[in-house]
Amino acid sequence: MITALAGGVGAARLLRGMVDVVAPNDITAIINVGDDTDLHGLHISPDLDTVMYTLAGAINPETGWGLAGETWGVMEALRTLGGVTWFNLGDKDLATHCYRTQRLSEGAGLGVVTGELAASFGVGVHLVPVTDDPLRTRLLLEGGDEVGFQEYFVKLRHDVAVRQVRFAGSEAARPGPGVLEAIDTADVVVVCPSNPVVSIDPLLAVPGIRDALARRRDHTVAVSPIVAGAALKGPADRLLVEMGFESSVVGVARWYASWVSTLIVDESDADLASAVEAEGVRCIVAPTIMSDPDRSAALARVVLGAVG
Ligand code: FO1
Repeated sequence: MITALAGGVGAARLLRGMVDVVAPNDITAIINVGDDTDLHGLHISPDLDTVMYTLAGAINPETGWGLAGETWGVMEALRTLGGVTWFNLGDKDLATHCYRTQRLSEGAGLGVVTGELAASFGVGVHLVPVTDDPLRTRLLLEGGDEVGFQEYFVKLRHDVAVRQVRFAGSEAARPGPGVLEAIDTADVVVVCPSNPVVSIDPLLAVPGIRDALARRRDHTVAVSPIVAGAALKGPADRLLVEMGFESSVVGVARWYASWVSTLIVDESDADLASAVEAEGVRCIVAPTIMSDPDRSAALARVVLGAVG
């Protein structure tokens, strides 16, 4: 049994590689919900949808989010009305949010609804929200404003300095159905190459999860989202620096050291392997840039073979 900790795009690519190596039903992905946002009266879960769409082979390959072959009729009509259009929602993608919102309004938990959506999209991997309770990433900017994740990431194009990150609702949040069990029973716990600060940390902010993961440290392996000092996509490098860590595989090792025993770094960071190990984290060097499904599967093989 493989349990993966996942955010959005980078995680989806590795999971896509893992299903070529192990049976989808043997994989449970615990997915971040801190990026979730309420817009147009809809509950939108970007990381859940990005993983689901990618595993369904339906992801928009250009953007890495949303559905391939989308039409944008609703957005165009909304723009005419002067509505909120900074967050682009395709017509088919909107159906996912309508379905989720309606089912939540009927009292179904986010985990149950995610299972229904995954089944509709033919996804065999168990997609599990880290919590069914409200959990929202909030970022305090250098200028003093505090914004929600999508406002930071999309509206402000994450082109602003961050002073502090918090996860609203974390104190009261409970691990979602199946989350602790997936951590406790995993043969391997995989930390996908997601943003450590705003995609992986929200998972650890849910009470009980950090301790559960620490108990599995010897079986836990992470893939660095930082390659040659930079993030392949998104603000992970800047956020690590803004949080007082180096934007390097050493910074990632230090961020994860208390609950991750092994870090896989790209060949371009081979020279930093000993510095990673000086952080108390075993280092494996392998190609980690998943530019096509074969490379994703090859990386998945390295990940799954990394911890006995
Ligand atoms: N990212 C953007 O940069 N611009 C968008 O307009 C946008 C819309 C969007 C709609 C649905 C969805 O599931 C994701 C969307 N994303 C968009 C990506 C999203 O902001 C990120 O994928 C995650 O929240 C960060 O991993």
